[in-house]
Amino acid sequence: MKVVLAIVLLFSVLAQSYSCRVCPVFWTQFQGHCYRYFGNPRLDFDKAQDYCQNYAIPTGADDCFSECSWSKVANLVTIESQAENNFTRDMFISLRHPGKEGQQVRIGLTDKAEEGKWVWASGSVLVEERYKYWSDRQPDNKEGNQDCAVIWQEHEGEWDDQDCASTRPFICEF
Ligand SMILES: [Ca+2]
Ligand SMILES: [Ca+2]
Repeated sequence: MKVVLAIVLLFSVLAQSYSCRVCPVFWTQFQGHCYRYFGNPRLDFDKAQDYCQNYAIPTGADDCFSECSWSKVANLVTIESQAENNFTRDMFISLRHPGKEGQQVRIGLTDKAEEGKWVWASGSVLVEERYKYWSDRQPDNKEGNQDCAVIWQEHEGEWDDQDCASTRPFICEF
């Protein structure tokens, strides 16, 4: 009986969280997730991921927050479809500072733990059958030092592997 009760409770909690469709202010909703662009400060991969994870998601700000208890932390964006890539690219283009430095935005994809094994900051491995959008001849691990992916605005939002230490704008998602 206790098990049944626990399962019912679990599903009611899940149903409640999935029914919540509102993102906190300054976060933009897309297909049930919330996204935010950060252009200042520009950060390297590790600092950008820390920034996403430490970003306080406000709770109790309105009815939705108090009911839904946003306990998730954000990660650097995980992109799983062409629609999500287009959304991410468009968010970058609409919010970036004009100028040559602003042509790439950091996403959560890295192979720094094991060369050639691309993993999203949210934890999922980019296996062969999953969505990917590498530009021609990328990833090339140029000079043996390219382990973190960016979206290339000037190549229709295609991905390039670049060095992880460069400071860039980035997008967080939860
Ligand atoms: Ca690499
Ligand atoms: Ca590259």
